[in-house]
Amino acid sequence: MEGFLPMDVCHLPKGFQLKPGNHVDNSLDLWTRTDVQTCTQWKAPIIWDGIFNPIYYDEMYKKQNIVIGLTVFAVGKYLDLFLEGFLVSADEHFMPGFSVIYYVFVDDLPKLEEMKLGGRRKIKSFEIEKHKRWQDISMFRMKAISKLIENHIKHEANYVFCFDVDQRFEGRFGTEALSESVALLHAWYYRRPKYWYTYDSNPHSAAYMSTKGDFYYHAAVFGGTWQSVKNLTESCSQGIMQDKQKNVEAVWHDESHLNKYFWLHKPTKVLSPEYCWDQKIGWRRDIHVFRLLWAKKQYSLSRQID
Ligand code: 5GW
Ligand code: MN
Repeated sequence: MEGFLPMDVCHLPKGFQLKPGNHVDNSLDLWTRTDVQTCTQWKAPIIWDGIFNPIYYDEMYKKQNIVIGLTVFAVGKYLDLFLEGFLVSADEHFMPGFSVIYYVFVDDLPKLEEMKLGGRRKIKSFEIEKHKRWQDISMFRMKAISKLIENHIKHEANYVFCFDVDQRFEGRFGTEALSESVALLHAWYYRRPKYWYTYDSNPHSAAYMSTKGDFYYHAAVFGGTWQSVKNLTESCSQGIMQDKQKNVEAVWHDESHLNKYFWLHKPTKVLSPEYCWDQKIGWRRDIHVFRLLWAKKQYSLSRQID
């Protein structure tokens, strides 16, 4: 990690002027990183370290006085294992300097209260049932988030980001990540050819993709304006319910539905794997900074349902 310019002294790109009508995304320097793809075919930026100036981003969104929601689910063992580390690190690194509301779904509210997560930010907690199958815990989130947006988020936040809990923030995950609809490149697939992508290949599933898509996106992080995340979560949860009625299940559950959705509705911004990196992959020349890291999985512990 040495030898790279730390974020807080990065003043790239130079000469940009923040004026009304000039969106801060116009300040991106897509040509400064020649080692990675910084733009999709449909001209959405792919956010890599060095192409953005965090000062410009914070300045523009400060003027807009935005509120950002964060959703996270911690059920069963995941509540004990991951939630505290996730939220404490989010206090420091997720949208620093901005007004953030955490929407936390747990199956044990008293346990959450015991954790005394009285950090700097507002936490709104919700109790949910613990589904028996882990696939259902994961898929249920789409429906819960769409209801949450309808009942709460749309009245109190502009943007929302949805996260897996088994991770922790390690570096800035800031306003440069904001856009109408935001998808994340899966750390294990971003360098791989398309034939590796594990989209759903069962024509009976709503997540089925007949051709290879653009990228393989990771369901551990997605976001955008509340309107666009509502469309996404509603559409995915309808697909999941339709599959249940037909007694089929997509190969990677909610992630397969998410990939189908982003294939049909292109994201307006894509995040590089800096925004959700797995250290098991090892050192990669193009990863200059860790913003969010996968937590170590203790499958033997956490994959037991009881
Ligand atoms: C997930 C898999 C096996 C057993 C349990 C779970 C599980 C997931 C759980 O017991 N409790 C829980 O809250 N979850 C939620 O679903 C967490 O927010 C978790 O981050 C998310 C997705 O499950 P992951 O993280 O195990 O899935 P992968 O794709 O990261 O392995
Ligand atoms: Mn996960």
